[in-house]
Amino acid sequence: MTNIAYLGLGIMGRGMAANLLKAGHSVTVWNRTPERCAPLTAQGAKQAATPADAVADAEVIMYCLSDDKAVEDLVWGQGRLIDAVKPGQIVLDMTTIHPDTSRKECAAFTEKGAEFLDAPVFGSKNEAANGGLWIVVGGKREIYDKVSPLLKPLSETTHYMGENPMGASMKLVGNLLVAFQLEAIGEAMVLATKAGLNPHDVLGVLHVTDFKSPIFDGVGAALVRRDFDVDFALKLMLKDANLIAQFAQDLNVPVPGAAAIRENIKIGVNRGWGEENASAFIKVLEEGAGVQVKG
Ligand code: NA7
Repeated sequence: MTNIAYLGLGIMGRGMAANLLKAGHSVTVWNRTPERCAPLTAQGAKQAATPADAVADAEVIMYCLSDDKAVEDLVWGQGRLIDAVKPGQIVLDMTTIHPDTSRKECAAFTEKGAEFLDAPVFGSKNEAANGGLWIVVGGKREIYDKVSPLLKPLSETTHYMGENPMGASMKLVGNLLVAFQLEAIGEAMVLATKAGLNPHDVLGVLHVTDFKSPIFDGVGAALVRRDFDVDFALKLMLKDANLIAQFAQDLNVPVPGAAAIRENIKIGVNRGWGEENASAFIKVLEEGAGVQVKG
């Protein structure tokens, strides 16, 4: 059993914290909006009033917040985590952020004598709840080996990608492909619908061919049901599209396809769909074509 502090109980954090509890660890939780701790305390977690209280007795500190700004607020804002962290503690940031933010965290925690891993996750609500995430990790190999058993109940697989911030970098590379797959299934289903194809029949073909994808299956079926309930919010997808653009810019890498997709995501957020699922930006493509994909 390990003493773990879990900070940030959004869609992803609450699933991970619950799975750490189920695995028998002692988990102390903190969330900016404290009411969101209730489902976790009902499962046996201790609730802390501040991040500093949460990490006081922790061997391992994990957090999964919305974005770079949230991480900066937690680490360097009021009640600074950086002042509370102690030598020997291991800190894992599971948020999807820019690799430069991750570098800054790593330097700051290392300076305090703590260990730091960037450990963002692939998967969304269901994978977080079911312990089926795919976790990509950057940092010292021996620290990765040390915390790997803790990540087991959260994940289907974990991947050591190299020194900090290779986890954060891998996460943006993967999310570029997620964005393309959402755009691809959206464009394909809209075109198919306008051509008069039955969307169910189209999905049947996509399910078996050599260009199949779990995203095509899941998002395609939800699109046909007109189900845009949030697993991963469109506003966070825009955050990631902006991070990918910045990351590619930093490295002078052309990403023309990702740039075009970012514009569609932006329009979707401006249309008021930011709190819906990331797939909601497909409605931008539907509006452009004057059709709606339906079963
Ligand atoms: P959610 O469900 O939007 O949760 C975001 C969490 O981040 C939630 O606990 C928020 O607290 C917390 N948050 C947001 N801003 C702050 C600040 N400024 N300070 C402290 N805490 C903050 O996101 P997901 O769980 O879906 O996603 C998390 C990450 O995984 C994200 O990077 C995705 O891209 C992938 P609140 O409850 O609002 O008070």
